[in-house]
Amino acid sequence: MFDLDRYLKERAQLIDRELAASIDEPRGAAARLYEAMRYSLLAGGKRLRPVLVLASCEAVGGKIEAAMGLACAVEMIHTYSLIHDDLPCMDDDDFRRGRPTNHKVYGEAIATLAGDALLTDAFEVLVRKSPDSAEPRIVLETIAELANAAGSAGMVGGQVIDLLGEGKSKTIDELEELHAKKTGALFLASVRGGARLGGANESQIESLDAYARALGLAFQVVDDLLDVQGTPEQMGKRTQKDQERGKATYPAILGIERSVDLARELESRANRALKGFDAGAEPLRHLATFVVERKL
Ligand code: GRG
Repeated sequence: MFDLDRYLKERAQLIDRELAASIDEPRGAAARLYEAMRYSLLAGGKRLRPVLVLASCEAVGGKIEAAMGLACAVEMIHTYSLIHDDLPCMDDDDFRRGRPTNHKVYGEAIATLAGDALLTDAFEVLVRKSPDSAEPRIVLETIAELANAAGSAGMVGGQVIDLLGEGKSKTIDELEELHAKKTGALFLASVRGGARLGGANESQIESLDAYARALGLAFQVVDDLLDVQGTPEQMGKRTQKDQERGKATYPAILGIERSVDLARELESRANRALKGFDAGAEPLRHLATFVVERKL
């Protein structure tokens, strides 16, 4: 019987070790920058995106070492997005991952630069951690997809749509487009990239693409539900924010019950996309359930 708790714990420990070794220890004239980068990067977090990278690599029979660079890179990019999102010019939050936000500790200038450095260094880490045997064409395609997911066509574009849309109503389709960019794109790049680095063929990537799109959306529906139903103690960050900022959310448009049903339907959709895969995809199947049932 697959033990997801144990799997997540072991994978998170492994990823934490790799991340800690990827960012310089604070020293020299820019010591404060490294301190700020490590403060947010090594503050815990579920490590869901890097876990998905490694699980997708394994689902197609790859060895996780092949995808470790991408695993670290996606978590560095995710952490940068959290640091910047918490800044006073964006969501203006004081707590994240159960501790004061980066700018509360290091000030806005260093927090902004720590995010910039995490984003930029992520691409170096991806390349440097790639095994010598990795095919350059595969690594280049992975870099291009990751940059696309993080940039104007993905996460940053989604953040802009989100900021400009505050206080305005949205249709379900508009909400889906926003989230596909803001959070979904990084999930998609994690799954597709992990699989590609693990040696996936095009048909496997296509199936995993469908898995990741459903999973990314399920993650966001649950994120909206947790903002309404979770407590700050449980979440390690402020809750009830969406309504306060006039953001369109799944519970606001569909109500709680239909949002819960939608999350379950997306979990089934994600798992249906894996039907051609063998036992190597078992972690991915359990991760779809985890995303829907999580309380954090
Ligand atoms: C480019 C500034 C900038 C932002 C991009 C992703 C994003 C937009 C902002 C992050 C803020 C946010 C709360 C988004 C909603 C979904 C989300 C990414 C939640 C946090 O991710 P988890 O739950 O966090 O995976 P942990 O701490 O477990 O890694």
